[in-house]
Amino acid sequence: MGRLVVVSNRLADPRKASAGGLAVALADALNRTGGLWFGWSGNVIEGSTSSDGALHIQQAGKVTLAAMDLSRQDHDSYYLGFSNGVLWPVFHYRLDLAHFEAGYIGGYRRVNQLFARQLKTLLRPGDIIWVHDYHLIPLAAELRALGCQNRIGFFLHIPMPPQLIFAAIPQHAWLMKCFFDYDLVGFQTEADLLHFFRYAMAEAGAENPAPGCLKAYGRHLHAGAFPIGIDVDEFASLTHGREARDMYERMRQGYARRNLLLGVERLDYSKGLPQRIKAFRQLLLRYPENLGKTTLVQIASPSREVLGSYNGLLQELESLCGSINGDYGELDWMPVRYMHRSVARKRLPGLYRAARVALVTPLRDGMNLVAKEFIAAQDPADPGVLVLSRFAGAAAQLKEALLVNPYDVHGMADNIETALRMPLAERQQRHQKLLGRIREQDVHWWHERFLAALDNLH
Ligand code: GDG
Repeated sequence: MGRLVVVSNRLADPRKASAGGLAVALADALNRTGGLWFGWSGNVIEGSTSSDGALHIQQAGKVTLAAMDLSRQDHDSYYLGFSNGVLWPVFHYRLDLAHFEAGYIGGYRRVNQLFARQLKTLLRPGDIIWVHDYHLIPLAAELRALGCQNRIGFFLHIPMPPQLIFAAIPQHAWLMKCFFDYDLVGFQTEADLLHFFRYAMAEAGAENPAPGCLKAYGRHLHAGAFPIGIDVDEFASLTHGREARDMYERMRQGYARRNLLLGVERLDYSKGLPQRIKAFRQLLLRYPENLGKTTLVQIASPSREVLGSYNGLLQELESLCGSINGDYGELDWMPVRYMHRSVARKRLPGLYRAARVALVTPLRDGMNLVAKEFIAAQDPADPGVLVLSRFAGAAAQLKEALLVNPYDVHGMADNIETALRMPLAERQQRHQKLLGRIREQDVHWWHERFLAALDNLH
């Protein structure tokens, strides 16, 4: 296989363990062979209308990082506008939250063209290019327009919506055509893959000459499901590190006589936070033996807050949590501990391990790595229980979790109660199976399988 070139919206230093799930996954692939990681620097240049495309290049061990700044205008239309104001909500089935502003698409195309132009100057003939996520769907088309003949793969981290939802995007036909400039497109689940095939065949007249292969616009495209995993060993070893043990001890002391329910995510409307808080209220109402005994700790780390749809969510959450604490709290017991801050990555495993039950209940999620991290951090002799939304991609693999419908707050409350009362033997059995599943399809399996599939195409 040639040199690996990863392109994603944001980059992270692959030598630092402080990065999040995706950064860790990509760093692992790049660290093995060495290679190039290309993306936006995270810097926004105020006052200039167009991005100058200047590259900041630095070496991080075996990996070369090449990052580009964006002008305010490009950032607002490409990143906030089309990527997170249109594609993110629509791909998570939230047409009601999409802002179909005509001006956004120009910035989205412009930034993809600029990425392509700058990346092209760094490419070598045998390089294998792996592009990530919804910000960069047209990147292969822009690279091809510049004469790039390298093999190019794409992985969609978020869900692929059904045909008619995708078709609500005014530029849906163009987006689909762009997918066909890749050689391989990967999705998280078989359900996402099916949605893609259905759209391509019904709306783009694609043929299906062989399993996993589509033909349209004069090109052959291969597509498959490649569920992303975590580095189970790395996460388990973090669990035994000083910071995680310290966090675990603090939580165990602080909640010695209480059951701890835990939610951890970026503050995002796809994660089902209000429904979860409502389910917790129902738990206290329907199963009053939890009063004074069960506490929900909810971490909602700040994310994309300049977008209006996120501000409403913050206020709703604060009001839901405040009213539970006001209605049920005692001087020595607060039912909900809500933190609008992030927890250091090295401390997270200690928090997971101290929890009796994890609530991972998104309304829609490509995969959800928190569910997998929670499993990896448990003590196999006394594991916590995972309550998981059936609408997270992870539910297709993690069948031994308690699967719930996040729209059904009463059903969720019943399942949380079942989780709290689950006997030790059943918790151990479920955990053992879940751990086996996340080990079998871990992050190494994920990138090896994707890259092997890309490398082996005829
Ligand atoms: C997208 C897709 C897909 C969260 N809070 C804190 C924190 N995190 C870390 C978690 C985990 C990562 O962020 C979140 O990953 P998820 O997979 O749960 O969700 P998204 O960010 O929406 O990611 C998703 C993923 O891409 C990968 O393909 O699974 O479906 O939406 O690693 O631990 N990390 C720290 N503090 C926090 O407070 N340090």
